[in-house]
Amino acid sequence: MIDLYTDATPNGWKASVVLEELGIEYTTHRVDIMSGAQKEDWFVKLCPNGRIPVIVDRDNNDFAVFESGAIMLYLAKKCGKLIPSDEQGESRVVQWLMFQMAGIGPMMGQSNVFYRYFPEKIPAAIERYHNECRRLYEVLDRQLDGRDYLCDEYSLADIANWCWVRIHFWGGTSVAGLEHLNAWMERLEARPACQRGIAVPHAVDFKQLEADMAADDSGLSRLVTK
Ligand SMILES: N[C@@H](CCC(=O)N[C@@H](CS)C(=O)NCC(=O)O)C(=O)O
Repeated sequence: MIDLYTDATPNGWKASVVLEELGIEYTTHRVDIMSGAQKEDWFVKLCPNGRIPVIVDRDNNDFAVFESGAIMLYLAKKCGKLIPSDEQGESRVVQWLMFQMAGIGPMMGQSNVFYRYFPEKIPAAIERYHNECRRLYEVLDRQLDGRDYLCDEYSLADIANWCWVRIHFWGGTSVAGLEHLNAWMERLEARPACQRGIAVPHAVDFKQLEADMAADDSGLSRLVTK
């Protein structure tokens, strides 16, 4: 049994989608990041970084894992699924997982901040992160040219990147014209486990969210507050 501490954000969904895909029994505990629950002592004991998601494995001496990429690897290896066991296959999945952890996640995160929330609008910063996100989306699009998934088979790499890229509108970035990337997103969107995973810890009306975010900056509270 796994305890999942999370909120409705891309890093949180990475953990819940993997749990759903693997069919692992888990209990969700919502950590309201808008209220700062992730900075409370009890939570920082589980996650020194004070950020969601975290899991605690009750069947492994209450072993706690933080960092969404590490959580994904821990769960996949536990089940021997969503990552190949041969050296090269495993490395390919880890490469695209790291691409998300070190590229897509931080760049989209900064794009969200500077485009939407930073008190000052700094055009050069917004442009920098928009260009970098677009460049990364194009890398994914090229990798997906002629293949259904980022690596040989559906894997952690797809889940990690999809959980972020699917809400590209948050930071005002565009995936327009990237046909392979858009087809891949639809492929993942259609998976029942992906649909269940992005409804944790609560369902989000993403179409409405996109419309709200296009209209004003009230979207974040809609995403994480319920
Ligand atoms: N590298 C971390 C990043 C985690 C992270 O940034 N989580 C965000 C939500 S997506 C969070 O907890 N934000 C609240 C805060 O920064 O206090 C991971 O991948 O788990």
